[in-house]
Amino acid sequence: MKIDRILVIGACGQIGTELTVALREKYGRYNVIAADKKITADILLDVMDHEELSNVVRECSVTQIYHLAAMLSANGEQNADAAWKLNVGGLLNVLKVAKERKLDKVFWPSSIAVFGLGSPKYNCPQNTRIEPNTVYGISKRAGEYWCNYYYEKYGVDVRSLRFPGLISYTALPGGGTTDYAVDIFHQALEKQYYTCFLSEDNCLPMMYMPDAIRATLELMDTPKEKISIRTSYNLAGMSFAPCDLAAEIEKYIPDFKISYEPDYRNAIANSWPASIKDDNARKDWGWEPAYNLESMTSDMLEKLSIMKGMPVLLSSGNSQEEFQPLAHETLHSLLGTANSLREVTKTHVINE
Ligand code: AKB
Repeated sequence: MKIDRILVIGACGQIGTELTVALREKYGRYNVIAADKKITADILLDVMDHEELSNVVRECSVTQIYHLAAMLSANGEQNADAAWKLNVGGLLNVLKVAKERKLDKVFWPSSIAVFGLGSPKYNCPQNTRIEPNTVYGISKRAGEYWCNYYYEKYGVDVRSLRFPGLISYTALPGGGTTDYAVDIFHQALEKQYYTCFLSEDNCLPMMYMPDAIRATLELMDTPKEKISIRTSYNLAGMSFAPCDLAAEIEKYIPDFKISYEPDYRNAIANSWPASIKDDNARKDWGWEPAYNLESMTSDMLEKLSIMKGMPVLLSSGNSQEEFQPLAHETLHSLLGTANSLREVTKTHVINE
């Protein structure tokens, strides 16, 4: 029987940290190789080096690649050349190697950043005017076309999702426009105060990381013939503005205060849709998000407060007696996650 051997590129990033753990649970720890430019990965890998990538795929008998290394929207505006090179050049190397080595499947994340001011603001559909106005957005749109090209021309089974802003408690995002929605939780717990770089009413599509990980695994498990979109699927979780998130956090931390100092990232956010229509993902592979603003906020505060070793918070509407057992349960699952993460950093590649 053929063994699935997975290479995760960008394994130490925001998505990679959690996706590597989930893939290890599914495929076994030695069958998932965590690659990154950081020394905490299993192997050091520069995705820009085609030969190095090709050698790793051959030596480790890789059958699938999850390619997550990218420069996000805000950083991309400050480093246009580097963002273009990494985001498009890195993907092209992965697609070339997938073709040359006849890999089974490739996953690559696109983003809501492909949409621009000409796209519908609300319930933005899959196919519409798509005119990105950031380097990151342009690179993602080009990447979508490259994925489609490699599928059509060479039969590379590459699959992709247009992720909204992602919110997680394990790894921090870096250099994105939606990063505020993670920073705010850390600052709310540590200082009960947050200065937001978006305006209070700048509504964006967002998703809690457990939904994003599940969506990725579900998409990759879907039979090939059901995948009707080979550029990238629209994917929706929830939509909220900074003031909505602040109001939700305040239910748990009544002293929490927020102020607004919009900077260049506000214009980027303004150019993106406020909400996304994801009916193709629902129809083709049964996508349905599990978290909304309320359940995501409660889970984030609960898990982060435990991780930070802070006094147990009173859950909104819950009594202290109700919350304590919940916290113990969570602590248990967090210890599990922490152990798996330790595995990610400790494990070395073993060729069987
Ligand atoms: C960013 O803010 O750049 C990313 C994204 C929406 O893709 N989180």
